[in-house]
Amino acid sequence: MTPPGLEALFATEFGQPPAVVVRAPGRVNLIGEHTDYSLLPVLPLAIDRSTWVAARPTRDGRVAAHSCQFPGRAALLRDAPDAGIARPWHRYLAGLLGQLPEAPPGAGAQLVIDSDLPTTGGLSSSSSFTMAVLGALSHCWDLGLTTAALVARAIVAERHVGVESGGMDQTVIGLATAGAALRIDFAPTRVRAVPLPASLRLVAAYSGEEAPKGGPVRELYNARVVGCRLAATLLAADLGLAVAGVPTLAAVAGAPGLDAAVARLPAEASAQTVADRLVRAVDPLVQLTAARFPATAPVRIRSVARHVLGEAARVAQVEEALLAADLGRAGRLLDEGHASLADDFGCSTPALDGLCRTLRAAGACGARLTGAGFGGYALALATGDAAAPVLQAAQAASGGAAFPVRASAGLTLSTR
Ligand code: NG1
Repeated sequence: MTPPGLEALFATEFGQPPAVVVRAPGRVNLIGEHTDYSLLPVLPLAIDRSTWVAARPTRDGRVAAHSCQFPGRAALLRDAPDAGIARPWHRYLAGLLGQLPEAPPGAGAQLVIDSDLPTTGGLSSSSSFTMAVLGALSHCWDLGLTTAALVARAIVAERHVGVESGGMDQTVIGLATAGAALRIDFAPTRVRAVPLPASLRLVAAYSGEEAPKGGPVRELYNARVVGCRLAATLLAADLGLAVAGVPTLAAVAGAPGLDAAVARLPAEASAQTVADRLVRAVDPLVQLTAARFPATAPVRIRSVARHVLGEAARVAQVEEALLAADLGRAGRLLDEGHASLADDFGCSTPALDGLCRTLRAAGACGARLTGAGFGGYALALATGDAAAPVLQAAQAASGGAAFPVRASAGLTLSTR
């Protein structure tokens, strides 16, 4: 439901009612963590918390935006959106304008943005902001972009911010169905709704540690992306498979002899060492959208590949368990996923591990970190009977920052 007061606030800010209100949900990921940028499948769902953008077109070539969460009204020139921007959220907005180059000359817009998504990490507040703003601007400027086109542009916009992320968040935010998780395969993108059993309940709980995508989390995330590229390159060479362009683990997944080849991978190496050893260019291994990863920095390889390949197999298994309404099995697979993220991928924290143990002890079928990790949120899967004690335990453990989540529909747009 649109937050009460959003349209009245728009009228106060801009003197007229909005022409459109766009809602973009956040998401939790059931399983398939850190698999999307290897072009391997994921199984997230859109949740009943969202970002809303109320908007109206103007003809002054400016984008004026008020956010209920962040201070300082943005006033960006469409032609030179980067000029003199100080606040991070204004820079983010400017990045989005760069993704709509076909907007007609003079097109401008007024926006009011509100959200009930926590911005502390893991529930996709940034992608929901991105999708809601792109959806609103596309409507205001009559660009006729399909949801799939908005998703593609939102993915690129997000990478320009510095995290070389995959396409899970934007795709589920765009294309989710209420009451279902969304199985997403990549390259090419294919989606199918996986209806959730009626007895399934989900609880999101905050670990108390922020995981903002500026600074250290960005570096840790990008180091995993490069680790996956190095693993894919070495595995392909070992197994005699061809890889072209940017190497991905999807190119080797399912190959005969893969497990033994994974065991032969080095624990760590730098991109330069791998490129030298295989007599290849280092660029496709380290070039990211917004930066170049340091070629001589050692990154984890073997355990990262083990996690990603095992996690991709769990996506199919959790989908099967949900379709069979076997929540016990689904929960065990979520627990396995968490252990793999903690032990092999190295993106959990003691606080997330402790929170997941608490949720399981309170009766959850399974619990795991959700999203990129390094802090942020955990997700518990429970049956109807156990939902209340699990929520209580989650609220006690997180100081109140825990809530039930329901599978909601993706991007919605209502004209006024
Ligand atoms: P978060 O940080 O939870 O929104 C990130 C990436 C996803 C995916 C997950 C890990 C962004 C926008 N999204 O999600 O593409 O790689 O981590 O599975 O960075």
